[in-house]
Amino acid sequence: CLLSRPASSQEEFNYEESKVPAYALPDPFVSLNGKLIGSVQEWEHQRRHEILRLFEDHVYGQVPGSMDNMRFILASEDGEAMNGDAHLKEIDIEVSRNGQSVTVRLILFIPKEAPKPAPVFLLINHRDPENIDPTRKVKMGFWPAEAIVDRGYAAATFHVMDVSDDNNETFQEDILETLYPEQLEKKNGMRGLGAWAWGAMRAMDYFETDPMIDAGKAAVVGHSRGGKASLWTGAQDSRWAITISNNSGCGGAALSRRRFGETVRRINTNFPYWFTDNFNQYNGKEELLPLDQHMLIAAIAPRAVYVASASEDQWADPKGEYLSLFHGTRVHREIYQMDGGFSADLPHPESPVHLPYAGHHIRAGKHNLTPYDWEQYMDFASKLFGFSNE
Ligand code: GTR
Repeated sequence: CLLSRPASSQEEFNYEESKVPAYALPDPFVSLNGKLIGSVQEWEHQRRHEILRLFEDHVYGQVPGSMDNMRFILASEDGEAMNGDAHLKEIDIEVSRNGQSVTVRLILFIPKEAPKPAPVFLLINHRDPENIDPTRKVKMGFWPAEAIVDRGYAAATFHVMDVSDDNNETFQEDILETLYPEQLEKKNGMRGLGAWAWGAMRAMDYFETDPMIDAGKAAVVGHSRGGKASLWTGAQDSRWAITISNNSGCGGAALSRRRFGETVRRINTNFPYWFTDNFNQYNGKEELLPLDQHMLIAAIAPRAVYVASASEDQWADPKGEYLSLFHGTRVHREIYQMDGGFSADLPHPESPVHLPYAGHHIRAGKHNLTPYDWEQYMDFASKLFGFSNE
């Protein structure tokens, strides 16, 4: 049935296009003081920053970068991983501040045959740690590391629990209480999704130091809640060449104003520790948001962005995700004059569209991240990087 992830609680939810309320999206090209933004200079020096502050204050909270020290410790290494196809490094990223420290374990498989430095895909993993088993005794489609390596990409991942538990009772226990306790007091303080984005940025800090990795050709990938975090990562941190949102839905790629499937009230009720406190003001009042999610996509420009949906994942609103991509990438087209455009109509399932600056596909099936999705991401990256590995 289509109602793939029906709601556990009482609030009504809508899966009918005819019941989507009329809405007007905030204009990415009009600054807070009413000025029309038309140049790269105005975009980069004014509007993009304004947009990031809006998301910080109203949706995700701040992402502090301050620290006293960061160390990369090679915890283990295997030059013959994946039957000799990959070099495995497990790196402990240790970040300290005010005498306290937190360690994030990064798993990294580097293809041995492929030219170096290798481009890299980082997955923000929020699911069962088995998905990212570094021994590869368990191999899951969620992170098909062998297939990634086989195409000449390094496959990297970390688990969100090292940064902030995906749990309302314990999310504060890692970086929030230890490194950034002041964030817990703020109405626009960092919460779970912001902490996961922080984790992805630390992985990038590491990539920049590893001569086997081409940090200039890095993609950040997340599924669902991880996709919300990957968009927030790529919007703020311009070091990522590609930002990929897989089935990210409400609070990710989907337009909040459509109130289709999961709504702002619903997500704030079920997952109160993901977003900053201020986001609660918009429960049932999406039209009052000074932004919508297309502006998060816009903040990624001119770097590439990929939004993927699944046909049966109506809860995540595939159409709302596409519209966000369509409207957000106006910045790529109109400010950066990049070639190619999306059609106004929602593409059919399994008809990927890969433009020079953005990609989209709808996989047939349910809410998930699968080898099919990964193949599309690698096709897109290979085209973007001029990489002949298909
Ligand atoms: C759902 C939630 C979504 C999405 C998803 C997931 O239940 O409503 O916002 O994040 O979980 O992460 O799989």
